[in-house]
Amino acid sequence: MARSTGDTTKKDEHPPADFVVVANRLPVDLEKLPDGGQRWKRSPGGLVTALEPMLRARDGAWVGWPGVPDVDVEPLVEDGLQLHPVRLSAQEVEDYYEGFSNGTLWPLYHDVVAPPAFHRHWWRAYRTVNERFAEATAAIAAENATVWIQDYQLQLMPAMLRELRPDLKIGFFLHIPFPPTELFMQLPWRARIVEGLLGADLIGFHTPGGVRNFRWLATHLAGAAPVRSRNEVTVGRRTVKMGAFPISIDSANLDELSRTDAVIKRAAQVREDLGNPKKVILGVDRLDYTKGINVRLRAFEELLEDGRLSVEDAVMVQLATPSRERVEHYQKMRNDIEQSVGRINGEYATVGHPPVHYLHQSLPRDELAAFFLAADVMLVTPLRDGMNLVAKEYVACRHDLGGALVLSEFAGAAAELTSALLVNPHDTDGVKESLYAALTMSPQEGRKRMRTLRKQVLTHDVDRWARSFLEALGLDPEPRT
Ligand code: ADQ
Repeated sequence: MARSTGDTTKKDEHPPADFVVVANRLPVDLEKLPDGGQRWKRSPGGLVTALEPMLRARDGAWVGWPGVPDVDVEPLVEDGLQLHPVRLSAQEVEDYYEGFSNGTLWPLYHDVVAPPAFHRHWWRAYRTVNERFAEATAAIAAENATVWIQDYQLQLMPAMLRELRPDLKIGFFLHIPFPPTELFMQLPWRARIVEGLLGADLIGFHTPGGVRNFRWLATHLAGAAPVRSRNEVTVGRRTVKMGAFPISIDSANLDELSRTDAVIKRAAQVREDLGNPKKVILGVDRLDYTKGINVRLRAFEELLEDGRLSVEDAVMVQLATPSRERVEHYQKMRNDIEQSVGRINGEYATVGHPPVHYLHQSLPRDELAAFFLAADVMLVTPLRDGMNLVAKEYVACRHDLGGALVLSEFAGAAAELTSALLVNPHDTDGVKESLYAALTMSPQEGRKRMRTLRKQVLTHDVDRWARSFLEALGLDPEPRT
């Protein structure tokens, strides 16, 4: 859960940094208070947890937007981390962030699940903001420093930064899927994006498929020369490496949290609050049209309709964090989902026992762990997803070897979590059958599958992810002594 930060001081002198992380958002959000004041609220995510120790060990810096438009914030040190805020105007938030990033790139990179919109003024804002991030980074990076740029909002930045600072070592990681080449070719500015990324020394994707797609585009759109049988291309005299680096979670930490008495008790309480149904089905997502929330609601509804399940047999809990609420597709999707929930409950509830419990809320970490522990079946059914951390979080919480994971084969996580029940989210009958199979799976088989899943998740954590990327970039990720 977000918390108010502790040691937050304004930084007057900030020495050039040897290691810089750049992301659209800072790891803290600026919050405006009703009395006109402001404070920083920390929003712990996987990325912050993974990178924080490395940043601290190297006196590293983080460059990003503080989450509020039209404010000038001085660089500061927050809990020992150097933070460099980048200013965005309200218009830029609309055009660069909500527009080009989330109205063009997000749907395009997720298999055009929703139609992407192409607007030249959005593109212009994207370019301007990428340039600003490059300038802010160039101004604070030490000579020969390592810079790690994160995600689709900043794809032009590697080349822009290289132009300003050829001495830097630049890494880029894409957190969402890199699309099939045929879809990427729709983008009017396709060559500019590929050239932007090729400014990096290493480009990381979640899966080998992303590497293949990008490699083809680099050679066909940007004149890069392939290096035989290697994940490399040459651009002029430079070599650009590419690789698959599947991201993960802080597995040990979540495992530990889920073993605490408080979480175990809370999990039992959750089941009781739900009316002690025989089975609890869970979905946890940022409310996004790529996550396939409707797919699982439909499968559950049809099982109720067919009479194969009743509200005494199973209830579904859907936790959905509010997300991108000003973007048009998101408003429509929210209405659709809420309509479906209303229809299913109207049709199949008995008094005091709705089959679907829908919470449009973000929950604290320990509460989330309790829901994971309480759920017999976890439904993760995205139509397309870069990785999907929720699937890994569920597995990390099941120290009791209970529960079953139903996972879309179009999530990056499916490549590693092969002992889950893998489904094609476009195949409603297939999702129905897998949900039913998960609900009726024998405890022995469930434990066997969960043991294999846990082995993978506990040995491949987010720290390992960050280290392997930085090693491939040529940085020794061990803290200095
Ligand atoms: P996201 O699309 O945000 O991430 P995901 O990887 O599932 O998707 O991460 C969501 C995070 O939000 C998880 O840590 C989850 O626990 C949390 N969360 C979701 N609903 C919540 C709720 N109601 N309350 C509290 N927390 C909630 C993008 C890509 C993914 C990729 C990640 C990391 O889209 O494919 O896995 O980046 O690279």
